Amino acid sequence: MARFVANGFHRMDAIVPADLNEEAIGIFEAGLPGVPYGTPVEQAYEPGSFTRRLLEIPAIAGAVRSLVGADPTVDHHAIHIREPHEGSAQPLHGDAIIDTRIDAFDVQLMYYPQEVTGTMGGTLSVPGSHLRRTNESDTGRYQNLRGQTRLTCPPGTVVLLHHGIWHGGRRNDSDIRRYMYKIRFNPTVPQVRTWDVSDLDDPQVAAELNRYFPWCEHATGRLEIYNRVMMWRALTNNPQFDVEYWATRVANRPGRV
Ligand SMILES: O=C(O)CCC(=O)C(=O)O
Repeated sequence: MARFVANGFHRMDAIVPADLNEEAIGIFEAGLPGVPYGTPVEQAYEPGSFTRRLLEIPAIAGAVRSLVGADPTVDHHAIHIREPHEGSAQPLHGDAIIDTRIDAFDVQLMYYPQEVTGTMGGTLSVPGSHLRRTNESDTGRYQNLRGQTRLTCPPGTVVLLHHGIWHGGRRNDSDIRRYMYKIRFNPTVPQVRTWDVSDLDDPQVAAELNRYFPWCEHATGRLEIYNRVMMWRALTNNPQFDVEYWATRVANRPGRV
């Protein structure tokens, strides 16, 4: 969880079995009906339906539950297709609008049923960018950032993302249609200790939260560490938690109640 708070994503390679990946292509070609905003997952996807079976894969179910808590609702879902030789890439963006919540976050699931090669573009994302809050494609002028990653992956890969991460579909220069299925989940319970917290005191937690990413100059990356501390305090219900005194220093207001 601390690594998710630092990176803004959790990647699971080849987690979906081959038969489901093969079925996915036909389903995505045919299209999936829309889901009204805020529909509980169980209502949105009938037992036995493709999406329900996808979400019931234990590693996916466990990771979604750990991140968003029990009984999330579906914000929306969409099949993203990048056409062969489409000629352009998507601008770098964060989904929806600027979202400054500290103590709640949405999780976006991205599922890739096919192998994604470099020529197929892949989804660009910028690890650690999710807490540098921006409005939609205000970042669109950035063509390349240090440390960015382009998702090339084996079939059946799923990535779970914090809603704020900067990302964009890269240009598909291959002969193959590239499919990605995205589902955005909204929490309905406080996202507090929703995962296995037996190792909260492990020094590795602070080490993960103290990471610096190459897309910003070293000292300015302190802001990310501060924001991660604030998120970690909310997630663990521990208002004293800090890394290197960053949050304690700026909260010090002697004599005020
Ligand atoms: O197609 C992709 O790789 C990413 C698309 C996406 O995430 C979006 O449109 O917001």
